[in-house]
Amino acid sequence: MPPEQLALFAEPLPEGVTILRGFALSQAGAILAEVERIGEAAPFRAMQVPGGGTMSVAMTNCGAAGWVTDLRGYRYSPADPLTGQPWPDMPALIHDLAVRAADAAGFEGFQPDACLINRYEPGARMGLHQDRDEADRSAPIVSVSLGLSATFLFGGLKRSDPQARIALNHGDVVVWGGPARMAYHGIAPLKDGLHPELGRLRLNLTIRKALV
Ligand code: MD6
Ligand code: FE
Repeated sequence: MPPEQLALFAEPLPEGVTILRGFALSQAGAILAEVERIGEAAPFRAMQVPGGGTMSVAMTNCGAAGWVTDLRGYRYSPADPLTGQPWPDMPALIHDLAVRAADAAGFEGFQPDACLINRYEPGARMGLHQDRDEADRSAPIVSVSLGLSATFLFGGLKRSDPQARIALNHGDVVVWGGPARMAYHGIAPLKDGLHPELGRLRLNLTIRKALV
């Protein structure tokens, strides 16, 4: 069994959410190298939201489909609007890590085809939202956090529901599905700090099944 599957505990959370603390730790360096390579082909960029604002988080994607937003709305696109090229392939390392994490959380047979990569600098935040652009909502989303720690805001099925605050640290993986799949969530403004491997940055990879 690979070492990251020897997690000592899984924290009880709202039904459908599992945090695998440190699950990606042993592969963090390899994931970072892949993200660097992806960023060379499909640069991180601040995307526009339909309301006209610009996101504080810089994004890119890998896989058959990538999540994009512009003045027309949110959607998955097979090509990078910045380059006109297909998104870089999803590295096997990232695909397989996500499948193993989904398995460990009870979602067997996960077939991811999209990976959104978010890059946060201090002060960047992700407003409360639902992930609703995926065609198949029976599939979970696997989220990998690297670099500076963030506070994950985890609400309910209504925007106005109270939010739990959960720390996500370097190497943590969250699997998110079932009854929690449509819950509102976000990331509080990133606190400044200096991570030994990423410096003043947080990266988050969300691996999804976006297409039918
Ligand atoms: C982030 N994550 O951690 C933002 N969405 O930077 C998400 O929005 C998210 O972590 C769906 C499922 C898991 C997530
Ligand atoms: Fe999300």
